Formats: sequence, structure tokens, C-alpha cells
Amino acid sequence: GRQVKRQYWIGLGVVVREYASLSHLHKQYFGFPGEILMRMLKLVILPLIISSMITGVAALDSEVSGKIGLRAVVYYFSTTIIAVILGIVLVMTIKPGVSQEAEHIDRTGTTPNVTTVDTLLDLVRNMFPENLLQACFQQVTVINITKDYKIVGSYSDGINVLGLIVFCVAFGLVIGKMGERGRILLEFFDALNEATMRLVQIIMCYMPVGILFLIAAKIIEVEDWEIFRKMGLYMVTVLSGLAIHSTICLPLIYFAIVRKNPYTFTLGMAQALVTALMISSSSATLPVTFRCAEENLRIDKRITRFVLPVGATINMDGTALYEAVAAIFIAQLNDYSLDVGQIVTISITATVASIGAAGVPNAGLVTMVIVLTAVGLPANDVTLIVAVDWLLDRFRTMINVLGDAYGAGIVQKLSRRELERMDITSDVDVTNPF
Ligand code: DAS
Repeated sequence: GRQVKRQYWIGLGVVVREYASLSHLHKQYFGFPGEILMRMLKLVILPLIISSMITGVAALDSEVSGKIGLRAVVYYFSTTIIAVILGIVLVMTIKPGVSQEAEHIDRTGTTPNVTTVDTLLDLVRNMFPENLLQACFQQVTVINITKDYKIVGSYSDGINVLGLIVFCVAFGLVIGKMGERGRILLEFFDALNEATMRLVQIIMCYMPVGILFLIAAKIIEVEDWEIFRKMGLYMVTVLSGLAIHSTICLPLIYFAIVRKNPYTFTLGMAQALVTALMISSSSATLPVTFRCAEENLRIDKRITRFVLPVGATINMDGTALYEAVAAIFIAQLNDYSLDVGQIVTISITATVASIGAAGVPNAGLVTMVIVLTAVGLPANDVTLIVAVDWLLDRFRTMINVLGDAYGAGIVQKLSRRELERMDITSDVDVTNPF
């Protein structure tokens, strides 16, 4: 027994030593399997969004899809507002920024230039891409956070999801009205959707390995654990807000409307939630969100195809809550007292900022600048919270994804009459899952 134990400790020691001396390059190699997982998930987003949105809209008649769209939007807005209010209440009671010295956190660094008007204009501009192919690999703003927590704005190739969604809705509506000839297209996109979901199924087999390496690589990479102590109370505020929203607020709404156990619902989404936690991107999690919602929870495909892609881009409860908390936290650090008008401004801008944020890592940190400037706080102070954003980003993304899923469940329940009526009249079958 002893012998074995000693060997065990020596082995552990070797591993730890290896960890400590890993060069930057080696760390990169270590993260490689995780990087591949991310690439595979992102790869299927494009065919998935196009095929699901077009078939989702075309399979419904325009009156029904209008109703479903409206219900979804009402759901998105009301839950986002609830999240914001919850965040504000928590940060005003816990007061994480009061009596904490701001000095010990480095506030140098550059902030990207974002204003409310610019963000809104950009949002609308993105809805109307001038070139369909370009929209598939549009430049999106991403931020990189350097080792010393400086924010570096940069551009990377992404997908203009919002633009594609708008196009696909219009295209789907037109196909739905075309009758016999439209059916050829509808069947094509339906088959494309099925094929893509089969690919997702294969990717899911690789997922445990990819996720394992993603966590390991992140743990090796983090050098400054001390920052968590300094920012402790702020993080507790954000995390408890997210916890309350996901275990109490959303389940209550779900139960009130659907009358089913909300926690079995959450459990059915587990795989998507873990994925969101690991990759901090709602868009890249979308393939998994689809699978969980359709396969585990058996939500009607006509609903998921509509509600999930739109939700992943504009419905971000976690981000909205986080932005409200962070803005008030920064005000508290600055000894800046906010009046009621400013708090209302924070709730409105936090909502706008969450809608404007793309479903990519750290997006919420950039749109945070909108909230700060709206109430006259220095935009540069966003650098105060950069150091812990990699962690909070994961948790808020998880809640963003959960919010979308609950939305699908709730909209399905509210639309059951229309769906049943359609089952009788329509013979295009896009309802039976797999
Ligand atoms: N991480 C983002 C998401 O995909 C949003 C954010 O940064 O808050 O949901």
C-alpha cells in the first residue's frame, strides 16, 4: 500500500511541476482539443440557422408565425427586464463596491468606442446585410483581453446572425406562400436541417473530450487567482443574481404558464448549459441547444426553429443582469450616487446593451460601455471588471441559453392551439423529432 501511495505522490508532483514549467506554446498545445471542439460547433451554425429559420417560418402560415414571433418577443423582453431589476436590487443591497478601495485594481487601458446610437444603428444596419454571402462571414467586433487585463478591440470573421435571420424569415414567408413550387425548396431546407442535426450528433460524441481540455487549459492559463479575493463581493452579487434568475424567476414563469416541473426542463437542457459554461458563446452553443430542446424536451420543431436562433442573438437575461450590476458596482467604487432617473436609465440601457451584444465571448463587456456613458460614468472604468470577466462571462452565457430554452417551452404552450389546428390542415411534416 505504502509503495503505491508514494508512487502516486511522486506522479502528482511530476504533473504539478510540468504544469508550472509549461511554456506558453505548450499551454496552447494543451488547449488544442478544446479549440477543435469550438471550431466544429461554429462550423455547423451557418447551415443550422439558415435551414431552421427558413423551414420554421415556411411551415407556418404567416398569421401563425406572426403570433408566435410576437409571443417570443414579449417573452424575451419581459424576462430580460426581470433579470435587470433583480440585478439592480441585489447590487443595491449587497453594495459590493462601497468602502472597497478602487485603487488596488488597475484602471489603465483602452476602451473601445461604443455609443448607444451607434449600437442601435449598427443593430438595424446588421438586420439588412447588403450582400448575403458577406453576411455569412462578416467582420464582427471581438475583444481580446491581454495578460495585464487591457482590452484590445479587434475584428474577426464571424457570422452576421441577425442579418441572416431577417433574410431567412422573409425568404421563409415567401416560400410558404408559393404553394406547390415552394414545397420543393421547403423540402430541400428541411433535408439540410436534418443532415446538419446529424452532424451535430456526431460532434456531440467528441464533446466530453473537447470540454475536458477546455477546462484544463483554462485552469493552467489563469495566473492571477488573487483578483478573485479583491472582486469577491462583486462576483458573488452577479453569480447570486444569475442563480436566482435561473432557479426561481424563469422556473416560476414556466410553471405558471406550462404547469410542468421546470427543474426537469432545466435538467433536459444540462448538456447545452455545460457547453455554454465551457465556451462562453450562445451562438456556438446553438447546435447543442437545439438538440437538447428537440430531443430531450420534445419541444415542437416549428417552435424551436423560430425561437432558439432569434433568442441566441437578442435574448440575453444573464448579460442584462450582469450589465446592470456592473454599472452600479462601478458607480459605487467611484462614490458616485445615482438618482432614480439614472437607475431607470441603467435598466433601459442594460436591456439595449444585452440585445446589442452578439452571442460571442465577452461581448457583454464591450456593450457595457453604453450603460456607463449613459449615466455619465467614465467608460474607461470598464477595465475595472475585465479581470474577472472570463469567469462571469461563462455563467451569464449559461443563463442566456437557459432563457432561450424556457422561451421555446413557454411559446410552445401558448401556441398549442395554432399548432394543433395546423396539424389537421397541413401535410408537410416537420414535427416529429428525428
Ligand atoms: N458571452 C455572450 C453570450 O454568448 C454574451 C456576453 O458576453 O455577455 O451569451
